[in-house]
Amino acid sequence: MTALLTIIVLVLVAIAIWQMTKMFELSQTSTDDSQVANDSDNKLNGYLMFGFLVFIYLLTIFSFVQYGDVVLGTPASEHGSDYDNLMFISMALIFFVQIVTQALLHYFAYKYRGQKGKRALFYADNDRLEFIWTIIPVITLAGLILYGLYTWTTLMDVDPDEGDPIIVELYAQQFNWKARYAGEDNVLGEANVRLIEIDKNNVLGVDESDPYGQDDIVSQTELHLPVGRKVIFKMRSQDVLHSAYMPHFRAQMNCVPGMVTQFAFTPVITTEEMRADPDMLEKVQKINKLRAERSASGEDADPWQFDYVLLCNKICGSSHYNMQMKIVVEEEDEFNAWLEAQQTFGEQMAAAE
Ligand SMILES: [Cu+2]
Repeated sequence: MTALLTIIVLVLVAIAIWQMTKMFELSQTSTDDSQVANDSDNKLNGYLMFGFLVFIYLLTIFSFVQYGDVVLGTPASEHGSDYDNLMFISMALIFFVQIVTQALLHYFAYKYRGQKGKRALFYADNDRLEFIWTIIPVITLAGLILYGLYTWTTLMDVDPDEGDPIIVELYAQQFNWKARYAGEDNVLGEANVRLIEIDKNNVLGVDESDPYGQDDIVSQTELHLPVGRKVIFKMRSQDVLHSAYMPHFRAQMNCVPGMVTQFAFTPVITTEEMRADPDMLEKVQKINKLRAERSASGEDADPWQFDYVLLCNKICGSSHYNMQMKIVVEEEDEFNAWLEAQQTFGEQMAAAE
């Protein structure tokens, strides 16, 4: 309702301004009512071009100052800094080129504005100039693409024979995540959506006849990961396209119905350590200040504590925004103790019989 009223008010204000300009035009006695732009019109537009340039630069500086601290901060996975470097170099390059080209674009729009008696120079072509403006972007883009491919192949390290990884399945469905650990044998049992039995709590459709599945461990609430150990994620989706997004670990992979996708990373910072990270402390403080203000005005806003999260990064339906799972990164012995305390799939099925 408020939005509708705001729109109506804005439309009325726009109409009022338009009417006032018309009145202003009519009240001018000695106006040039020609529809063709004259020198002073062109000059005005030339200056407006400059004004716009200043506006976008100021907006950029403002955004950096105001929102520079809401970026992700310290990466919590081994490959995270490679990923951040790629991102930083690409952005710095784009930023530099855009600053130069925007300045030139707006400057030339001003310099070559329409002026009486000024004629455009007829200039057919210049091979050297065309060569230069083709070859520079070609080399730059090729370099960026090669660098990107190199980074991708180094961080896409899903070989199970390398680095003693643990295998974890991430199962996406509207609108939650479930995790399945491969257990003692480190092999996930076969699973299929047709084998899902809600009354037996076989929510992932693990095949009961597959011996590999017996020691699998399903977690429906939290994803625990051991620090310093490579984890290979096997992603499945029950219904639509989802995307497993773990921003603090710089990891994302689509979950596609009917196939298994994979991604791997090694967490290097435990949840406890990340909570003590100076950038994170500052961020949490800022959020809790806002929350305190809200709860002072009667809203429900408890103080917040940092936790890693697994989010869905594909708009997959009405509750997509809330499709998340808490991730706990801990020392290996704590992780093993947690895993030990969970029921295996075999025990779970035996209990359901
Ligand atoms: Cu989703």
